[in-house]
Amino acid sequence: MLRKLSSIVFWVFAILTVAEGVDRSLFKTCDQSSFCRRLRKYEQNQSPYLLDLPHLEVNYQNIEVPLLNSDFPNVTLRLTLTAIVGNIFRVTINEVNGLHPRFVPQYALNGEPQVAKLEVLDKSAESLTVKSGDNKVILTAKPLKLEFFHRESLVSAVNENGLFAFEHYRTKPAESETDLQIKDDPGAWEENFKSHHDSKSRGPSAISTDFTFPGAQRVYGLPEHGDRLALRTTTKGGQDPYRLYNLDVFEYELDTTTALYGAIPVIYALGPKHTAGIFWHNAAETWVDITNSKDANVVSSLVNLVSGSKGEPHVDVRFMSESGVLDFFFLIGPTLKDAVKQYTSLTGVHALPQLFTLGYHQSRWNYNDQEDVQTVVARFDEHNLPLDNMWLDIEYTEGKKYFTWDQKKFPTPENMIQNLTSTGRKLVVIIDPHIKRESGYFLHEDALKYDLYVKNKDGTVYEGWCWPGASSYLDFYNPATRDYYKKLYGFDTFKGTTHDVWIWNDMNEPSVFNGPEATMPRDCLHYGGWEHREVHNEYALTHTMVTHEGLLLRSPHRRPFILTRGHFAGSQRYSAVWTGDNDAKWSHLAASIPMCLSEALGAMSFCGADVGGFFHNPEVELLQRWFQAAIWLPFFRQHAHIDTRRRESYLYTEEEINRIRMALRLRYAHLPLWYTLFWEQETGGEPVIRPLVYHYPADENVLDIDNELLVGHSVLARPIVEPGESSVEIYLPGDKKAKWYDLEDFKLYRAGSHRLPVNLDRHLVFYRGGTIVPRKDRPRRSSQAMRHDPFTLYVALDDLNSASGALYVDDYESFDYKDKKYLYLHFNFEKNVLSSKLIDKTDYATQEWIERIVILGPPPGITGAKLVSKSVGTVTLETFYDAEGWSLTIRKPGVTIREPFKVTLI
Ligand code: MIG
Repeated sequence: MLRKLSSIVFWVFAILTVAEGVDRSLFKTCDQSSFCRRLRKYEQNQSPYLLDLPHLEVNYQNIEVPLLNSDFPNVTLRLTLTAIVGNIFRVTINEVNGLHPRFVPQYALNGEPQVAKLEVLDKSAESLTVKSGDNKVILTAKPLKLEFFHRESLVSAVNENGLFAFEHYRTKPAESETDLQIKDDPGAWEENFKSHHDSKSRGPSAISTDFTFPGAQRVYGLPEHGDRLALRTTTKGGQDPYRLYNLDVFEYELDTTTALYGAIPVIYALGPKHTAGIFWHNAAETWVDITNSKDANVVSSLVNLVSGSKGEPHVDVRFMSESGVLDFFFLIGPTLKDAVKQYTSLTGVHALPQLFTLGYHQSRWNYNDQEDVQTVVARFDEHNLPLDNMWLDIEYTEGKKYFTWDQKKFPTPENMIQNLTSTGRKLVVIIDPHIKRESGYFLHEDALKYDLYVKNKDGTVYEGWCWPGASSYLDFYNPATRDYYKKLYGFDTFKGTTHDVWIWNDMNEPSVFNGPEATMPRDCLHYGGWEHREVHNEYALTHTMVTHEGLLLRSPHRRPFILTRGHFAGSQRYSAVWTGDNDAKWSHLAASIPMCLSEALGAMSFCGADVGGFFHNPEVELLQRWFQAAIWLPFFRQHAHIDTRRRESYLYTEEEINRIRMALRLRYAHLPLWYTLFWEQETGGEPVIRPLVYHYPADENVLDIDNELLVGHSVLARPIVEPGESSVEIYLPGDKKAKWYDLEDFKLYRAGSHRLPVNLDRHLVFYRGGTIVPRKDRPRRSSQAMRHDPFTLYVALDDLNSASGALYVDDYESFDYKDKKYLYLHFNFEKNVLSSKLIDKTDYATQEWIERIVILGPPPGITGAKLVSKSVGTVTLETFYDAEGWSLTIRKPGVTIREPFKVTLI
């Protein structure tokens, strides 16, 4: 008891006194993580592992081979190789008759992957060659090695450096290993967390292997880190590997490989000839070392590199996990786009969100009471600032008891919500996974009665410290918990809420103020007997998964919206994500772009960062620039810490408000594009936002560009993330013929670097020549108010004077689109004719129509246009050029989008 009390005092003290910056001593380095330190000391090229190929089993769906360790002759592992549809291989290595079962993530995959045909081409005692489609794997027996080929060229080699490791439960570790584990380094971290140190109860069970990618120039992925998009070499200069361990890091730092709230263990190795990826299917704490041959002073780990590629660029990637089955999916590529789609085919997509979720979200910790919420909305309206969503943070609850309302501040939530929705707005409220331990609180009492909490290792209910004080944590691995929790979102249990109230799941790493590294002890137990260490990175996913079920149960005809902080592979199926507690600093504004781009490569496109920065007060210039940048990220929300000054956009001078208003309007004008991209993401698996390298992998200039982003393949934004700039450098990708149009005046730019003058009003945004961008340009108060508004089509011509694009439309909220109630239009401009046709055989009875067509880079000498459609017949339209002749506007086509049409320039 005394110890518990003192640790609480310690934490309260720590939280209150750490005024600036993360307290690094709270979080482990690789050296302080016993398994990471242990594995990193392995010597290369001494692999004791070998395949027992004479005992190979060729099954209908896979092949299985015993894997032996020459240092431990009585231990057998089994390697299973499966081919998955779509150029993917799966490799699983597990113990045969281990003392304890090993965990495989339960919810990351979007169902069982579909198996493809695997053929044995050649086998001997030394090696085995199997083939699936255009791909081949050669397994070498001694030492263990796997080589993946695509069309006869080597893409990657596994255990090339001999760092494969599988600490098995059956046998005691070698003397020296035991020593290493027990004799942890004394240090600040140890001092604080002695009592919570890794449980030794089951012995070491780490797994690891290395992958070599010949020809690779860069690696990307592994969100979430406060780091650049292109991943760095971690094996030099005393750096730590990238750490994947969901943690609530107070005032996180940038330019570091340390862990953050989310962990998506997918990585892509990109080269000029080939790009491939690895999805490391493991939920335990994971560290990833990267060695890129371009970092010259790296002592190359590739001593006896794959023949022929020595001296060529290459990257080594090494995964190390604390426990679990060694299970990975090899994404063959051959392009980055292919590899991302392969990853997405395994873990799923964001289902199309409701349109309002792509509008602007206004949040702070906290809006004080009902009246406050209404006043904020009214003032947004007074100032013509578009707004779709108001948010309530933890203070709306009674004493941080979720699913309750503070009776004094929010006595009649139904009235407040009614007022909100009558102006076309929605509400999002927070629900955290920790439960206040208070007798009389129905949720806590039920959780005890039905046994729904996570346990200590002795089987008693685990108790930690969080916002409500003493708290316990729901165990979503327990089917009874899931069944109970999902029903809590119902209107009879979450009183006052309606179909227009959506959910924010925070603190689900889980965050435990007095736990080791501010999370749950690793030896806590989950349903099924799993130690917390095994499931840790998946916990947040289970939380959002059940919330998602609950919202579907509550509102079966609306697409759920959930924002989550903790996340894992597969979280995209249930939620959007934000980058957590960032800071009101220029560096954090800049970081929001690579952080979300990284998430997007991990299939988590629906990403954003707190506008203005969570901690501290942004200067006005920073705030304005933040709006101008954030409109190009999918999730767009202002949020701030309870101790910050109010920063709602109407609180500034007319000039400043105007600047923010212009940014908001630009966002709302592009809602049809965002919505179309989300639909294409659901159906085709492509990210909504993309780094330049996604579309221009052969251009070496873009390998490290992460201050620019592509929205789909038509818009390039280069947000200004530096203070006091009067000019800014921008790189426009593509070949010599590529054309880009400046959104401000439609001036044409060619591919290459440009230095452009900027002022505070300036947005650096370009449309790519060859694309057609659908917009709604009438300024409104919310997306709801824009529903029936007409479209303007921006037709940006390429060097052949042609362009194409798409538009997706439905009822913007229900699941009717799954029953073909939608329109998916394809626009094409060629030889001076713009045509529109429906791609799928579907219909949706919309009133939306086309009010204007703007052609960028138009042909000269056009005097008018002729429109032909079934309902309008043939009509002549007026056209006019702007003063410079950079654009041509076609006035009032007035045609519905439900039927095909043609507009011919004359
Ligand atoms: O420990 O609910 O990241 O957005 O305002 C802080 C209060 C808990 C962390 C979230 C932040 C939110 C805050 N929460």
